[in-house]
Amino acid sequence: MKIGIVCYPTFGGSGVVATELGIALAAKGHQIHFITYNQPVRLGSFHKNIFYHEVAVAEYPLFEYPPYELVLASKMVDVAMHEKLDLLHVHYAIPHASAAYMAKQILAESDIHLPVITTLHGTDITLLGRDASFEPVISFAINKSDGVTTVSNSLKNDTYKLFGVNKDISVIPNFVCMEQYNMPENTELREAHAPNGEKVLVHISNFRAVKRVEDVVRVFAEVRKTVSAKLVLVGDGPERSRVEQLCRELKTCEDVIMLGKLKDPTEVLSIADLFLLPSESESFGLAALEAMAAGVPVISTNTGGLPEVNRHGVTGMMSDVGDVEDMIKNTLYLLDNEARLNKFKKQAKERAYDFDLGKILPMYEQLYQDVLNLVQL
Ligand code: GMT
Repeated sequence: MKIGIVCYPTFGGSGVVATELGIALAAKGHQIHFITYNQPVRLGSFHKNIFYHEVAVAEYPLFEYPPYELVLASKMVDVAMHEKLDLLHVHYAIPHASAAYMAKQILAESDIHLPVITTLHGTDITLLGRDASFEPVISFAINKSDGVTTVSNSLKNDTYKLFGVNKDISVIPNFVCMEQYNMPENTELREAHAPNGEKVLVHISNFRAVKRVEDVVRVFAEVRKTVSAKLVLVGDGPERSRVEQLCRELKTCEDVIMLGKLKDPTEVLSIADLFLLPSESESFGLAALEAMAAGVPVISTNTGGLPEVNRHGVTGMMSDVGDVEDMIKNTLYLLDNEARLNKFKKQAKERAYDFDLGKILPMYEQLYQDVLNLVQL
């Protein structure tokens, strides 16, 4: 198949899923055309069957707000026409699904019928969904898609609850390529960051308020009073300076390592003992799954789709949002006992195999085929 993929090319989970999906589909022989405003971060350099089309919005003094969505729709039309796409898969509702609808209508004028699949990732529904100014556009664009997927049952339920959506929604969870996580611990990295055998706690996110990174620091500050430990923070974003400030206030700076953005989390995860994800909302929690794939148990909240990934008392522990005391208790419960920690590590990795690429990729391919069959009827 010739498939166009539209996504945010950033470090966010939706961009990562879209990019890894494109790479995996290309490896299976599909021809993939990424249509984005930048090279997707996880794309790397050069892959067989992958092509990249940049959406470049020209500067024009009259435009206070550059019309990105229109340029995107035009680019979709251009690529669909000239590369003869079989279908377009857009990730994130705003503005990708609505731009795809416009592209579809333009193409129909030339008798080209381009099926559109929309994958909803989370914040497009759970955060933007609360903003009434987006509601009509999001509902319309979802209803006009030929196929709709969400990354968890929780997000599917939220979509029906928050929007006037009447389409069937298929749940296709996030995935990992387990092969990439079967790497030995990077001993050099562990010695550099935890030279005295300290336990290594890791958090990876885009440091948005929804991630509650300050809770990570609060948990760590208490835990290190009992257990010798280091905290590695990966990522960057609007909350970073508040997090740094909190580290200073709680006098944890010497044990907190802030690495900033990393393209590939596998090496850091290879030295981790626990992963902390105290998010306010999380439609799936790809970062938690990536940690589990590396054999790292997860201390998380029980919000959104997280209980569909993390299993309380098996692959990690879960607490209510904001219940820092409970997270401290859970963290100590795992760190206190080496045998228990190792059991959780093993169980986390086993669970991650349920989301291996080999299991999830056929679900997307089947959906593509179903949508194409329906459109050809
Ligand atoms: O987590 C983020 O802030 C990034 C966000 C995105 O839209 O890129 O991630 C969302 O999509 C991921 C991939 O499907 C999910 O694993 C994340 O749980 C989801 N984030 C939230 O729901 C907050």
